Amino acid sequence: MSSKGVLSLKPGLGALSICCALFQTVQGISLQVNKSGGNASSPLMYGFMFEDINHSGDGGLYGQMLQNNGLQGTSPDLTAWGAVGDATIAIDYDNPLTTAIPHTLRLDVASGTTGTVGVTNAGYWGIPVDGSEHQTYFWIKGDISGDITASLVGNGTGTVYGSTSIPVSSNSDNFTYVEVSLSTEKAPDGDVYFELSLDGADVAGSSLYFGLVQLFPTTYKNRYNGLQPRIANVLEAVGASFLRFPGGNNLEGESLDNRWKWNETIGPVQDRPGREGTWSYYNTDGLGLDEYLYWCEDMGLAPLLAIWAGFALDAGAGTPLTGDALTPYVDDVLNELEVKIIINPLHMSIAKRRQYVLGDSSTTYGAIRAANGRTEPWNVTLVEIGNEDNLGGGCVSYTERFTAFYDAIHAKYPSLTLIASTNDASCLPSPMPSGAMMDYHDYNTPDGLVAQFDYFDNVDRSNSLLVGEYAQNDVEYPIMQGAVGEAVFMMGMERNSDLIKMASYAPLLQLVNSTQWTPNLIPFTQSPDNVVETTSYYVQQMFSVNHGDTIKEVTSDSAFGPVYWVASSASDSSYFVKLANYGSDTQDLSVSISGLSTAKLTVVGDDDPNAANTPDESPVVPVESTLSSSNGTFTFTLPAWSVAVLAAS
Ligand SMILES: *[C@@H]1O[C@H](CO)[C@@H](O)[C@H](O)[C@H]1NC(C)=O
Ligand SMILES: *[C@@H]1O[C@H](CO)[C@@H](O)[C@H](O)[C@H]1NC(C)=O
Ligand SMILES: *[C@@H]1O[C@H](CO)[C@@H](O)[C@H](O)[C@H]1NC(C)=O
Ligand SMILES: *[C@@H]1O[C@H](CO)[C@@H](O)[C@H](O)[C@H]1NC(C)=O
Ligand SMILES: *[C@@H]1O[C@H](CO)[C@@H](O)[C@H](O)[C@H]1NC(C)=O
Ligand SMILES: *[C@@H]1O[C@H](CO)[C@@H](O)[C@H](O)[C@H]1NC(C)=O
Ligand SMILES: *[C@@H]1O[C@H](CO)[C@@H](O)[C@H](O)[C@H]1NC(C)=O
Ligand SMILES: *[C@@H]1O[C@H](CO)[C@@H](O)[C@H](O)[C@H]1NC(C)=O
Ligand SMILES: CC(=O)N[C@H]1CO[C@H](CO)[C@@H](O)[C@@H]1O
Repeated sequence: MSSKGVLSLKPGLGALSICCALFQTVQGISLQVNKSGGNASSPLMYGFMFEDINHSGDGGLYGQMLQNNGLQGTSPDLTAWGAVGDATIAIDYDNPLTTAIPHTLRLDVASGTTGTVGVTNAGYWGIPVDGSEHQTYFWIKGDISGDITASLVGNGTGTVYGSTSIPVSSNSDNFTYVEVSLSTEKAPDGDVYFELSLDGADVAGSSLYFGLVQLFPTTYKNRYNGLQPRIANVLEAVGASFLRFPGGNNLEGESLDNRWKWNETIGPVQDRPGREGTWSYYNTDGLGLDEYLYWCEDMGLAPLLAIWAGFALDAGAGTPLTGDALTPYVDDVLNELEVKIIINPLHMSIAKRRQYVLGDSSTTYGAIRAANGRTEPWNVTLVEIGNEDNLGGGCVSYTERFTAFYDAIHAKYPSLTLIASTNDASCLPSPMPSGAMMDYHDYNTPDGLVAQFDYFDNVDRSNSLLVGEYAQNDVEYPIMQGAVGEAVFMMGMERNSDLIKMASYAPLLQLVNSTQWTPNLIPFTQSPDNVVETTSYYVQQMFSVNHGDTIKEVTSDSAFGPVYWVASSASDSSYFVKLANYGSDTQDLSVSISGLSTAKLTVVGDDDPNAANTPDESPVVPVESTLSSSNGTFTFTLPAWSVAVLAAS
């Protein structure tokens, strides 16, 4: 019998009412929110953790959509490229675009050729043509005096979603830079390729060299070298407060030389060599240090910059670094932090970008910033030293490495909040410097996450915590039961707001056609609308949007489990009561907040604990309703396997 049925019984039915009053005492859960007192909750509580994994950056959030566009790496191949017409393509090693982009794409056109010739790029498992104005940028070398056509074409269908021809005059001595603007129509799926073509008769008997071909949609906030809007908009809707980047393991690198080198991710993209990423594919680093910081600014996120701390993943590859060997890397980080005062040169004209590259090497970062017109420094206040240094043999040396970086950074920038990459005391100095934070990670089963509800009640409170990575594990896409488990774990964090200052679900994004880790918060394909809001996504969004500044005491006769709760209030005197039902029975709730009359109730749940939103179907969506209280008491029913927020004012 559902208890909802019981509540609908009219009062005054004699024996039945005795039955049901008792029944309600046993079955219903009554919560009283105390409007006085409470503990402050961090304004930065819910954020994002990002690293390039599962093509979350290249092929995902980073706006540039052509794969292998710079033919980068020590053993490049022709992945994604094809030839059009009576012509052949090859990797050319003798006509470098720049030192960083030493390989170019050669198109050999035999003499006597007529008809269209050119090159195609299949994107990262397709191209998401969203109907916006697109931009393509490339360099070309070869004797051309004629039109070049840039097109986006349905693979298999031949449907043209956009095409523009522009006259190009280039020579075979030097690369000529070309920009083409392309109006598009939205494609129904991601099965689209990009083509650059020209009349074979114009170039018969010659070779053309294409350097670093780029294709962008109209980016998020219209930034040069910016983000894919379809993914950025879904991120923005979470209402998050910080971004932890650039890793994760991808910061560390497999070897000393493959670490994330901040200085090779800045400046014009043609001067970024890219690197062998940790997650089995080459990173272009087009999404570099400045782009991350613009992302933060444009989305209202506080940057949490993770710095390389002397440890790479492959134990045999020259790390951990200790003693004097650490010094150059500590100095490198001090230089990196000065980057917070560099302007990104990329949004300037090509001419100005060249000026930047050729700038007097004796100029300081501050002078570069001033010359480039950025008056405001980047607002970096949070720096994490390394990543998961408790793992993979990093623990033994971490006390020394942490201390070397901490001391140098703290001496120069005492107002920065510095964060150790673990809270395992055996890897950390004792005592920890006061004011430093520590990072705790937890990937767990749904039951395991629920079991962690009281974990933070019982840990040492001398240094506050970032929960820099957490999520359900062992599933392909986030399931409802796991999302409820995450909500219970997050309530444990909110209840310990004196200790937990920041938390970020991980991983964030996933191109489903090339995946190294599941589950992820937001999976996507290249079909323009196929960016999936998973069960876990909705929980993150509900917790983030409905985050108060003060955690309130809640009294109840009921114990936690299967229903969990936490309450907070905001300065505008609205109240948020978060609830999770970790079970297959519905639950009747009455929540009292004296004096409040109306509330919005948002509920996400499913009778099937394994229900999941995937690229194929999204059965789980939050449902909103408006409630009126009876003298400050709101009554409602929580569905099975659900997470709810009662927002009252
Ligand atoms: C409500 O909180 C105040 C302040 O912390 C406390 O004094 C009071 O006893 C609490 N009321 C109840 C009913 O618990
Ligand atoms: C069309 O798609 C197929 C299958 O994914 C791919 O092999 C081919 O290269 C694509 N065509 C073009 C011109 O990119
Ligand atoms: C990418 O994955 C989606 C979802 O599984 C699939 O429909 C699509 O065909 C895949 N694309 C390619 C190019 O393999
Ligand atoms: C190529 O560039 C060099 C160096 O800037 C210049 O001297 C030369 O005139 C250029 N060649 C052509 C054909 O423009
Ligand atoms: C970046 O800095 C490293 C030292 O950390 C140095 O070895 C490397 O040459 C620098 N790269 C560039 C392009 O200056
Ligand atoms: C800089 O970031 C901190 C932490 O997020 C924030 O409190 C502060 O308001 C920001 N300052 C500016 C000028 O944006
Ligand atoms: C406030 O923090 C203290 C210390 O951790 C704790 O005992 C108390 O229960 C907290 N109060 C609320 C309302 O969370
Ligand atoms: C309404 O609730 C307040 C406490 O919040 C209580 O003092 C008052 O008696 C209640 N009024 C009615 C009519 O139940
Ligand atoms: C498991 C998986 O899909 N791995 C893929 C990760 O991405 C690389 C490069 O894009 C592919 O080669 C792997 O197959």
